[in-house]
Amino acid sequence: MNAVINKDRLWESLMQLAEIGATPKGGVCRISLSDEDRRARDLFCTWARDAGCDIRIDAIGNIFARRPGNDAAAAPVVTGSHIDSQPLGGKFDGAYGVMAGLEVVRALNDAGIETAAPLEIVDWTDEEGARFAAGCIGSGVFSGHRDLNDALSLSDAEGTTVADALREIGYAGDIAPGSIPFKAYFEAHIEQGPVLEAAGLPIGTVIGAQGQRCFMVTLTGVDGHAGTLPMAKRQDTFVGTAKITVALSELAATYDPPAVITVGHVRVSPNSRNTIPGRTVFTIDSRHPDTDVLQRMEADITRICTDIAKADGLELQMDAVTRAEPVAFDPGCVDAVRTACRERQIRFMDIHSGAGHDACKIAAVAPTGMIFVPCEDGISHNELESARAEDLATGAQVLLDAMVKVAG
Ligand code: HGY
Ligand code: MN
Ligand code: MN
Repeated sequence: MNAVINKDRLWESLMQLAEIGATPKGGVCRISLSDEDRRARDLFCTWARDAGCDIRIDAIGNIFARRPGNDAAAAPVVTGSHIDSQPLGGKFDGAYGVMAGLEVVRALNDAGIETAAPLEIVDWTDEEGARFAAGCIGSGVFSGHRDLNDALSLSDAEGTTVADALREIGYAGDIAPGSIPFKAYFEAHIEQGPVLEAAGLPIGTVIGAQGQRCFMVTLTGVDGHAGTLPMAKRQDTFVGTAKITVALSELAATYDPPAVITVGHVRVSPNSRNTIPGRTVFTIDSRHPDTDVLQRMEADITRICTDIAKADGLELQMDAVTRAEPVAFDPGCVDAVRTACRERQIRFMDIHSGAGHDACKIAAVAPTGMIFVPCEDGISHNELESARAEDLATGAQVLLDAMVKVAG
């Protein structure tokens, strides 16, 4: 007998989780290590324990819910994602992967199926980077991309460090990150793009993800009176930021295939109508599937920032917060996902991820694969993000079959 995903139970869990940090237009705001994140983590731990899992927390706050296998010494087959969100995010980005993992365990329990290797569901700390800028902090430390102490000392705009915030919400664990070897890792996620929906296909077998170069930039000029200082005498950092932003959006189109470059976070100081902003801090998020182009792009971005800052008499400080290389997922895991689809006559297509995921970090330390399901109009990082219960259940079924096959 095989285990069948319960579509309604999966949908119900997603809707209940989405009540934590619910926003007016139907999205969620569950900023990492906030009180909303704590409540969501607590709910996940309760549900996982109710499903017979043991819970462990590591030193960067990653949660590991283990379903025992009959070979306790075997390395686990793992799935997971993140339950932190963008400030105005959707109900499914990240949450789907954690709830799909929980549904896999629940469905196996219903069917009375025990695997040889243990199974684990992970909630990775701060995938989105909306509060501590870096992104993928939990999976990055676990996989050795980021030093634990560096990550713990990252601070938000108010000066609260990751270490403080973890202690405040009670998720400063005691396990050394990365000390649990994975037999394989699979992550289910909404595509966050339009490809699957346009192709009319329920599953994307993800073969890889593009790379990223992200920067935190500070322009320093001089505060001044908006009424009295002639334009030619100004050292206006927001004008400098605007010129850089337009130049970068034009730069993106000059690569083949085109890159994507976003200035998404801007903090103007003193942020007053009638004071010329003497300081502006902003982020640059640039992405491309080719490593050589990423290198060239970093040089071009640096040149543009340097030239404009100089021309406008502004001091430039530019720090790289993320350099993530393009990722190719494990062919064995990609095949396990394709086989799971074929065995259930589920149509699929190979797809490349434009978004970054925890799986992109875990791929460095364990055989890793991803399963995409469509989302409406490809909308994500938006309160209107939406997905069909049917597709979410299909993705969870493919996840279950792939995990059970690898776990034995
Ligand atoms: O930025 C990303 O690609 C991910 O959705 N956090
Ligand atoms: Mn995500
Ligand atoms: Mn996201």
